[in-house]
Amino acid sequence: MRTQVGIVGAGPAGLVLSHLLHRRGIDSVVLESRTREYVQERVRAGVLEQNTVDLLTEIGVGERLRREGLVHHGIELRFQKRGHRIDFHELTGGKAITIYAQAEVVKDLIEARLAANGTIVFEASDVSLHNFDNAQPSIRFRQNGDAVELACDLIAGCDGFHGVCRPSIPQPALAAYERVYPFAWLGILAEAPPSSGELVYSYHDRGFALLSMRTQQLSRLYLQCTPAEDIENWPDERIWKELHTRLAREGWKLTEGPIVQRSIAGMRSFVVEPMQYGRLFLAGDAAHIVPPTGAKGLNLAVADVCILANAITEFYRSGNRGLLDKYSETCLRRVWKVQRFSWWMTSILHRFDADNGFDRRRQLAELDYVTSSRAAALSLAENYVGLPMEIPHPGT
Ligand code: RFL
Ligand code: PHB
Repeated sequence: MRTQVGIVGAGPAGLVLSHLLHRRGIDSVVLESRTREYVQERVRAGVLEQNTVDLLTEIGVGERLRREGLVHHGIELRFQKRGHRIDFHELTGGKAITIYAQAEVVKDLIEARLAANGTIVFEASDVSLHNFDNAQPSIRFRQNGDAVELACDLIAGCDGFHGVCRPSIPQPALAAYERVYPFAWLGILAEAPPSSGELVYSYHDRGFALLSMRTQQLSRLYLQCTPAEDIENWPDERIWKELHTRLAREGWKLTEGPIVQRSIAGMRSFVVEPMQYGRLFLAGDAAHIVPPTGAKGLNLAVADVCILANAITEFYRSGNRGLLDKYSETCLRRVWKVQRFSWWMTSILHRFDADNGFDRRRQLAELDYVTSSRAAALSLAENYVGLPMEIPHPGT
């Protein structure tokens, strides 16, 4: 098998990259270890920045998103039983976010790739990368038990945090920067109309809680818990009781409904530098992880592949490697700003067990400041709706 760009992973990063390249006349093959059903049902992110919505629309997968996505012009920060709205629309000159599940984004992208005769190999096992430090890289894998070799010019490692691409790079060539948080999120999907028109981020003595949604009939809710928490210890009544307590607000009520999905996810901040080695380029969660508090993971993955697609296009157009050589440097400027924002949102909203009374008063002062100072609210808003995309031009 031969292609121009071999892409490992059919998450948002790999699929958006493949479709962007296709639209620029560049051929790619996507290798995915899971089944199509699995990647289409995985419950993950839900918040899309305007940049992401614009890009999905531009590449022709924005139609259902436009019809079914919920456009939100602000979020609520809740603490001490009071709600404070951060008005994105007013603060950022009309920007918004869109609530549309990652699984739906993935469905739309797979459909578009297949409709354009794109190749996605699902259930590709034993994926391994070869010769990516010279001109003729290849990816070996098994398909239905048969060994296959895919020869390509470039490899995009879009296989998430636990993938094979990052560990394939010789360790001395990489530096990893990491922070693991002493808590996790217990997330549920509940068949209940969202109890609020906008997302609610709640700070509470018992720990953080988040009210989000997927549709007008489906709520997505999260509770801060310990990383070692056993989900078996969280029967429905306990989850609802904790949500009622942590989300309490004068004159407001949380609507309950049957819980149809539940899971616990650990939280970390992680960046590997550089995000490239020879002809291998890492994008999305394969290169970095953010805690979900800023709703940035998917959006950052999409930003990486925009930069990568642009550099690859230039490489094929002019034979010039300049933008490819700068890929990591270009991405990391945005990555670190998003890391900072996600860390900051996490640090002001969660309960840290090592904190004392001083720290908790400091957190409340920070929330009071963010919700009463226009400058502080604007800083939150411009990061939440998404920093501008900086796509370099050849020669810059
Ligand atoms: P993905 O989505 O993990 O896709 C990687 C793909 O690679 C496949 N794979 C392999 N394929 C072949 N060979 C191998 N050896 C392979 N190993 C792995 C995997 O099966 C998978 O299909 O990475 P990508 O594309 O970089 O996308 C990143 C996002 O998925 C992630 O950052 C977000 O989900 C993070 N995130 C959120 N991001 C947002 O922007 N907004 C949010 O509101 C938001 N909420 C969240 C989140 C992540 C969460 N969890 C579960 C970690 C909420 C949660 C709870
Ligand atoms: C979600 O809807 O899954 C969601 C929303 C906001 C976040 C994280 C996750 O910060």
